[in-house]
Amino acid sequence: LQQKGCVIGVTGLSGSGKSTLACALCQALYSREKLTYILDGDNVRHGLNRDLTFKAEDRAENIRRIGEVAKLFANAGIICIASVISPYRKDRDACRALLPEGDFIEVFMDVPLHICEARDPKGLYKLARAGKIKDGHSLEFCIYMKVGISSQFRSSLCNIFFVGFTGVDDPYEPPLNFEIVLPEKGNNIASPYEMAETVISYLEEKGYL
Ligand code: GGZ
Repeated sequence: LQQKGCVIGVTGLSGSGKSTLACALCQALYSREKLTYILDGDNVRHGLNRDLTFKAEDRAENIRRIGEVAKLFANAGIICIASVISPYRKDRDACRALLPEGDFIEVFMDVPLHICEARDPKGLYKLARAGKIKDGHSLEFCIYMKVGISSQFRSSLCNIFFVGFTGVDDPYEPPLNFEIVLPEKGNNIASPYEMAETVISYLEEKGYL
């Protein structure tokens, strides 16, 4: 195998185009006969990370596991694309620290919240605005809500178990030390394939292709 592996960490809000870029990039690499694997947050949460919620420490654990798996792929000489919101800078930086210098390539999908929210491909922003995203609460909490509890007790439970939706009522910390930002400045209408080509050019320049 002549290929040098790396991890392409694609970060951004829900609806910013992370998964779309990952697919376009995977196709572009496939046509160059390069071994590639996509670890997509939404998919990994159905299997390996199905025990995790969206509270901060679970998001951190989600990123940590994905980072460790991505490292295994990179060690095997595969280009691993990790498309995950990864909202906290320290979690992304911890993934970077797992890999040799240069092998973690952070791609920032710099799409403002109002655009992601207007796209709302799965209707999740609408649900979040309506206060209907309540992942992270416990079974006991559901039972308490059903049987009725004092409002004071209920609000203290809410603080423990309710989690926010990234960008709406949970933070997103934009990267400061990314390698690539998409869409490029002044290029708001770039297609996923054009954006993938930007990443391909970077990989060529750095000797990964
Ligand atoms: C953010 C959420 C939430 C909350 C469900 N906050 O755009 P999607 O729908 O298809 O992908 C998102 C996915 C986020 O999973 P990640 O593993 O990438 O997130 S993180 O890095 O923060 O751990 C979104 C959906 O799950 N989703 N609830 N509360 N996104």
